[in-house]
Amino acid sequence: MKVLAALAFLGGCLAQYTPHTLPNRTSIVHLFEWRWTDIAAECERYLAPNGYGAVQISPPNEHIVLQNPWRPWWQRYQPISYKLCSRSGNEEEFRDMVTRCNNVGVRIYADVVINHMCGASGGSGTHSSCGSHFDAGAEDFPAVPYTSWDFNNGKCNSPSGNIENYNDINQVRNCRLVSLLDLALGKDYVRGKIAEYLNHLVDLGVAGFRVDAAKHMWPCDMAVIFSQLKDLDTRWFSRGSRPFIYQEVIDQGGEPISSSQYFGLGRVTEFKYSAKLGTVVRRWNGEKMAYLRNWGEGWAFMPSDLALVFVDNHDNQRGHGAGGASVLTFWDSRLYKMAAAFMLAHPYGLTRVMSSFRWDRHFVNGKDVNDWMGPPSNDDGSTKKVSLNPDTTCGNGWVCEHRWHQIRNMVIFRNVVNGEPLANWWDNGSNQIAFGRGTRGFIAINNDDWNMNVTLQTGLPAGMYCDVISGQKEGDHCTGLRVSVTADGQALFHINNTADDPTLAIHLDTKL
Ligand code: AAO
Repeated sequence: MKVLAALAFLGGCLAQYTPHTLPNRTSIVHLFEWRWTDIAAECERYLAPNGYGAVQISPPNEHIVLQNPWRPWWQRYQPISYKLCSRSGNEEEFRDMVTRCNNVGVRIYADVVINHMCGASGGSGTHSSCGSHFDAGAEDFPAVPYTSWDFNNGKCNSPSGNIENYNDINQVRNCRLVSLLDLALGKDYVRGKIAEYLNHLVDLGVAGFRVDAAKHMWPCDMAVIFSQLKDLDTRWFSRGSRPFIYQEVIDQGGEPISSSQYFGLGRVTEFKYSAKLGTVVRRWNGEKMAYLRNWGEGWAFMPSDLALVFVDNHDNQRGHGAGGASVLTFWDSRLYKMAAAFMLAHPYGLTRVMSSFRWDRHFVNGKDVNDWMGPPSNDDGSTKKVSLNPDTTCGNGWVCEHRWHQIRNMVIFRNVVNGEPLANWWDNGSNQIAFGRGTRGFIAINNDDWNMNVTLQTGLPAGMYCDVISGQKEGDHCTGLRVSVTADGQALFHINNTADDPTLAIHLDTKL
């Protein structure tokens, strides 16, 4: 009891829920596997001008380099040291990226892998992204340095040393996650090394951390590490700002470890959101869009101000982690854009937009056997540059969902309606829904198999508005559909069920 009270107190003092984005910049984009030089350019040429708040980057530290399979994306979740050279670039490029992004008001959150080092069968040698020597079998990582004393060897109670049973809290936190060598976060020395790594990133100007595999670490150990973090760099952040923290905890119910055990330390990923939204938009299991009326806490999600939400993430878009087949991805682009528009219009949670690369999906018995494939790369294994097409989409195998105009414009919608409550909900009892955000924005979605034709109260001031899904406002004219709002706030919404994107969205900044 005393321990819990002390923890709650400690957590309360250190808790970091503020994303440190500029005012009315509401969304994060995960530029999965992007190179630092591409991210720096993207902050300047695209993210800042289009109102993105922050970027989640891939793990910046030294990682194993694998041959079999060949350079999988997941090698970056197998640390070798905390040196900043990775498949995305070196420390100089990292520093340049953080500086340039901060200078245009876009924050960088680093994905930090602190629960473990590489897999037990990682071998020994210098097959690592900075060339540091290591010996996985001997648990020796001289570039940190860690030795076998720094791993949870005596504490794991499973026969294999791996996590075998998610109903056993001790296994989940003291044994190896898919054979990854489990660091002893109970040791001051290990905590100190991790804090040193995170503080190095703070010194370079990052605004926060996505904490990988938080479920597999004891919250009390994490609390001690976070208590050792420096305040953010005053070149860009106000004095006393604490690093923003969001923790990857997969809690879909049914396990003894719950998201709420981590609320004291920062925000937490809400995985129910991704799985459920996919189920509803796909209309599986008898779900209907109309049921989204009480979306959020009403669906037993965590409190909104603690939640980090997403349609898909880098794991569940390829069958890793949790979420299952319902999860929507860029491969189902029409439904994906609908789900993203709903997420970005709805007030629940802090939103993260996924930005992916394409890979050769190949299903055998329902499983994608190419789920390991890494980012677009050259023959020497280096990651390909994100090239740009004349129409502003990306080339070289990069999907760039965050540049799809329907998604980008909804990120702007969310910025315009920021802080406004959900208002004027309407549904047809089936799959046609509409709602507003205060008196600043309104969205209507038709996911039924018949047309939608209905006059609705939008809450918006009278005028002609430009739909940001079929087009957008450019200067004084509209490249898409127009919606006319009458003096009493009503407007006719006609949405063909066969439209490319059966969604209409308008907000104050699209008034013509
Ligand atoms: C690779 C190889 C392994 C090899 C290992 C070491 O694939 O075969 O043993 O190297 O050599 C990523 C990849 C892994 C990869 C790893 C290291 O996804 O395939 O392993 O890099 O290179 C759990 C964790 C969660 C984790 C997720 C993938 O709790 O933290 O697995 N995500 C993060 C990262 C991820 C990364 C790591 C962690 C490791 O985002 O990219 O792995 O740094 C249940 C549990 C979940 C558990 C899942 C998956 O989920 O609740 O906690 O996630 O199982 O095992 C329903 C339930 C849901 C359940 C789900 C699946 O949906 O509601 O709770 O079913 O059973």
